[in-house]
Amino acid sequence: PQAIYLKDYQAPAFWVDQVKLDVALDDHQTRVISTLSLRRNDQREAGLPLVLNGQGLTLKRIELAGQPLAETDYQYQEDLLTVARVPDQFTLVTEVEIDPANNTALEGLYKSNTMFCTQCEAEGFRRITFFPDRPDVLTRFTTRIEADQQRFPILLSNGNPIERGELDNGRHFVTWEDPFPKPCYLFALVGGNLQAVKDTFTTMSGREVALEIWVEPENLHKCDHAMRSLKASMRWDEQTYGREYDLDIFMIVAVNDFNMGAMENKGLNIFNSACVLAEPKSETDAAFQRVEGVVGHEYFHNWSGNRVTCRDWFQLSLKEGFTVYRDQSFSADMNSAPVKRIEDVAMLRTAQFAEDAGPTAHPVRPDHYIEINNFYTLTIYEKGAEVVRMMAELLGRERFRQATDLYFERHDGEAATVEDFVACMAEVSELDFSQFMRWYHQAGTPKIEASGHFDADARTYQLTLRQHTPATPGQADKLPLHIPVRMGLVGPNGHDLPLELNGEQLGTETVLHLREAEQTFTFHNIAAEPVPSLLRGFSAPVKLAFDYSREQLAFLMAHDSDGFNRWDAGQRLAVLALQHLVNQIQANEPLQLDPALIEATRTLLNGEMTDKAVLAEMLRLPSEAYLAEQYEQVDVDAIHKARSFARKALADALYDDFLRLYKVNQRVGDYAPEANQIAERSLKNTCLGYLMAREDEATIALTQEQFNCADNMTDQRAALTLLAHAEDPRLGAEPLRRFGESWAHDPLVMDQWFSLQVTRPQADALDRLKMLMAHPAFSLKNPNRVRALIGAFVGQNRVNFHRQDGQGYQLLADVVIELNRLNPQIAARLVIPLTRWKRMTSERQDMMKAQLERIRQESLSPDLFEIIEKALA
Ligand code: B3K
Ligand code: ZN
Repeated sequence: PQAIYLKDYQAPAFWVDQVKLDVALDDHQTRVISTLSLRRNDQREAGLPLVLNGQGLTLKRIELAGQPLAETDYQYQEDLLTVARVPDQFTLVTEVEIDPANNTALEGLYKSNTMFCTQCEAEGFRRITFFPDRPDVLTRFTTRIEADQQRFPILLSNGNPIERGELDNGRHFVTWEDPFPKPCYLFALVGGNLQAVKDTFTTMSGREVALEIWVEPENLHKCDHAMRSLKASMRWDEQTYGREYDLDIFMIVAVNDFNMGAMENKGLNIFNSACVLAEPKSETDAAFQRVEGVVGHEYFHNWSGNRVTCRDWFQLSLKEGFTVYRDQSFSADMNSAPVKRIEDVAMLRTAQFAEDAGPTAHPVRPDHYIEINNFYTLTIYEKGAEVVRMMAELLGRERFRQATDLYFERHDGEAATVEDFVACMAEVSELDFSQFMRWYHQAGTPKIEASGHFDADARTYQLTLRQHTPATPGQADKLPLHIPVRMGLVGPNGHDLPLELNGEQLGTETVLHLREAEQTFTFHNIAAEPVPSLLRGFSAPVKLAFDYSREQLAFLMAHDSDGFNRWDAGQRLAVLALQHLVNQIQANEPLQLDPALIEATRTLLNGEMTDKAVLAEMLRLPSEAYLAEQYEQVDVDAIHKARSFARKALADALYDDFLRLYKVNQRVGDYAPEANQIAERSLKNTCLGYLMAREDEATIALTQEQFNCADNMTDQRAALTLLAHAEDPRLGAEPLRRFGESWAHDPLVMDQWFSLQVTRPQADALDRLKMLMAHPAFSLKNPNRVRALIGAFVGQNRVNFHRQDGQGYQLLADVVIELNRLNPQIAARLVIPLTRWKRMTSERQDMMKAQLERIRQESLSPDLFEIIEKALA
């Protein structure tokens, strides 16, 4: 496979003004007739051939301007159809046959259970018909679908239905027309025996839009939350960005077999059922929030992605980073804003930072790729969102809104670049973004080393910030970034001090602009030594080191005016305590948990903190993955042991407090997935988690009771997980059996059932995994199931994936080798933890590399090839 480079970008040779598709659905012989109205882009290239993408298509017929082409007039090889002599403007008709029922890659047209559906982003449309499959070719689509009427009564595509009718042999057809020109990656088609929940939305300009959520009949009762979320998203985008929906109908379809979360096809979003279905008895609060976030995300793409799309796939973060930023703000407005920020940052700092530090590190705007599907990453999405967030910070709310207005107006109906977006920011703000652009070009997580010096005589506080971005593959040397550091100085009484910098009064909080490798900021009129509160709200995606004492951290936890930094101070304190335990474990010393952490936790449990959602977050210890991020060389076992020990020690020391808080937060009344209740359940179950670390009889009884009596999945699953993860394997056995039996009919709940068994930290987890892989309900062809079982084991059960005998690695390699044939996208994603061998201890490194080498022996898809080569480079 060959790499593709950003610098080689060329405008398309032909535009497609219109495409008419005629799709006759059939399991193994779907027939697609496409009629393209083509027009040469640059007259000076007259005479150059037409080249279209096409993958795995059986070509049945090809006609140019109404005339069948002779076999010598065209060539179809290596996924390209080349027609040698073409005029500057003409119609091309192709008829192809495809086999959706055998399409296990889940790209292009495929079958999921009994329904037909499509996934075209990034390059799936070429698996349906011949086309210039690139996002900068925008075309008007008309799509006629025909199928068996009994089996596929519902036939959907983008835009509006304009015609329907019955045909011979029990078949029927529907024709859809999308008035908006779009890139082919936004094309979608669905055929199935589906039912809909319907509603309407009146836009701010007074137009009525029909809303439809199409699902298999057994899921009709699980659509209300998605519908609520959709309407909330539509309203929010009007209020926040002044953008309203443009078509007369907006549809969502739920599909069981889907490679990712959802897809923003114009007017016809296709969703992984896990991101759209939610009902209290079967889904958790987390699932409800995920649905809301993903529904919002895909809806927001209608402007950021669809109306303004990407010139090429290197610009992917233009739509994804911006849209993630938009969905994060939406979720923050709908729920607890501080908790949303904490969750997003925790994820970024563990998973994205790990990506940035590993062999697949890449900039927010990559400059080359082999397989674009490998670049739907946390860097493109989450770091990309942080980059947009920084710009929003730099501009302020009002000017950021003006800049996005300018961007949408200027580029509506166009395929844009990151430069276009940033140019709007620069124009509106009159700020210089040239240095800032490095955020798009440089991979790796910048590190800021901060140090402070208080001079009592001069009454000054000097803050020195040094930035450095480590080398990443292919980028040895990095330049200093423009980093906005929001900060304050907390005085001894716990209040923010007024900030005087360079003779200017800045209030009690400011944003420092770090642009040099090293900069010192001197604050004047500081009477007593302050504690700096840096990077408030996580104002930039960096690692910030400051040598805080434990007392200072406890002080910030209690007094920082910034909620995010109060949480972060707690995390820092816990990291120190846990690292101390890791040292004790490695030195074979007796373990003792830092009393400062116990006291800080006691204060939390007994304090006045009224925001229960944040309190629950503050009580949570940093994850093993986040702890691992703190080390160059990771001792998986010691980290696990340290964290388990700390949980138990906290539970022992604060048993009564946890129990009291658990009891206080027992809700009476009906379940609702709303912020206050979610916060209470989160707090309650966090407390129960600590109590269960002791596995004492009273807590076991409490957990069993919660499992048996819960009226909602959040509480029930929390209890089940604790029982299933208990040291004593008997505790989980019976509840797991009952749970599995009663939910056997519901694949989404069964995914949870699979996951929570293989995330069990005890040494029998691998055997359980193997047993569950033989379960009749397990299939490598269903990505949700693969993620629930293999993904959960590999990603969330670190001690067992990294077993000392290497069996975890071997199992993953076995699965990846099989998936390489079935579903390359999923294979390439699943293998990632194996590529991060450099930070493991040397015996593990060898075993991990050996498995990567074994995979390399296979005939690899471009997806896996690219990842494996990077991992072994
Ligand atoms: N744009 C899609 C992702 C497509 C992934 C293709 N491998 C979903 C989203 O980000 O909204
Ligand atoms: Zn997206």
